[in-house]
Amino acid sequence: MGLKQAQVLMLLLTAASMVAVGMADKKISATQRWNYGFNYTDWFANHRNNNTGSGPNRIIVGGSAKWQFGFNYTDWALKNGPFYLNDTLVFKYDPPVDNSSHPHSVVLFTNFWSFLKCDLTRARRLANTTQGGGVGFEFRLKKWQPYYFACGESNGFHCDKGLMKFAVMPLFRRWHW
Ligand SMILES: *[C@@H]1O[C@H](CO)[C@@H](O)[C@H](O)[C@H]1NC(C)=O
Ligand SMILES: *[C@@H]1O[C@H](CO)[C@@H](O)[C@H](O)[C@H]1NC(C)=O
Ligand SMILES: *[C@@H]1O[C@H](CO)[C@@H](O)[C@H](O)[C@H]1NC(C)=O
Ligand SMILES: *[C@@H]1O[C@H](CO)[C@@H](O)[C@H](O)[C@H]1NC(C)=O
Ligand SMILES: *[C@@H]1O[C@H](CO)[C@@H](O)[C@H](O)[C@H]1NC(C)=O
Ligand SMILES: *[C@@H]1O[C@H](CO)[C@@H](O)[C@H](O)[C@H]1NC(C)=O
Ligand SMILES: [Cu+2]
Repeated sequence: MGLKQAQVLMLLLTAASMVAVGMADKKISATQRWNYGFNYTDWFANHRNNNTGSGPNRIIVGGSAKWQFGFNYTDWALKNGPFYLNDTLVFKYDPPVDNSSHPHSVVLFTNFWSFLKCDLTRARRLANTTQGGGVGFEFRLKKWQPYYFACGESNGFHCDKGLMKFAVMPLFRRWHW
């Protein structure tokens, strides 16, 4: 379970306990009070992060969309995160075939402002235009730090207008339950 879900759970628990207090004068069993209007077993089963306990994951960036121009990776990262230390992100993109290809690559920004502005001047190039082929380019989230990924092509155009950028802050797995 990630931080977002933990926060939602806290809200739900707070709301549920207020309901329970409000119901205290009514004649209901402890079980009913605990369950009042809410099936916790169900909720836990559906919201427990499937990644928990199974060790590092290998995550395809963008899922079936892979690494392409115009896909909202910020949105993807929000919906598919959180990610954990030692998880591996896999960037998949086709190598250029001719002069009309629009190849991609992978860079890492060294700071948030470059990320925000898609300023590639000091970005670290992780993968060139051909390394996204086959099994894809793999990058392991080894450190507890924010990672700012982007496509490094067309002088920031793919990063900015193509939405090919996202940030990741890997979490410790033991924060899970
Ligand atoms: C809650 O959900 C679980 C799993 O779906 C189910 O087994 C259980 O009977 C439900 N409990 C109540 C009180 O509805
Ligand atoms: C966890 O996996 C089960 C079965 O594979 C799936 O039905 C469920 O939606 C998954 N839950 C989450 C939060 O991904
Ligand atoms: C991309 O997704 C984020 C998060 O959902 C959203 O805030 C943003 O407006 C989206 N960008 C575009 C261009 O749709
Ligand atoms: C990540 O993997 C390395 C080497 O495989 C290991 O030493 C380290 O403890 C792992 N970190 C976490 C947080 O699991
Ligand atoms: C690609 O561009 C280069 C130089 O810009 C040119 O020499 C080459 O013939 C072009 N190849 C194709 C397949 O158009
Ligand atoms: C990309 O990097 C790979 C591995 O380092 C190398 O073999 C390949 O020649 C490079 N391709 C280009 C277009 O620079
Ligand atoms: Cu690109």
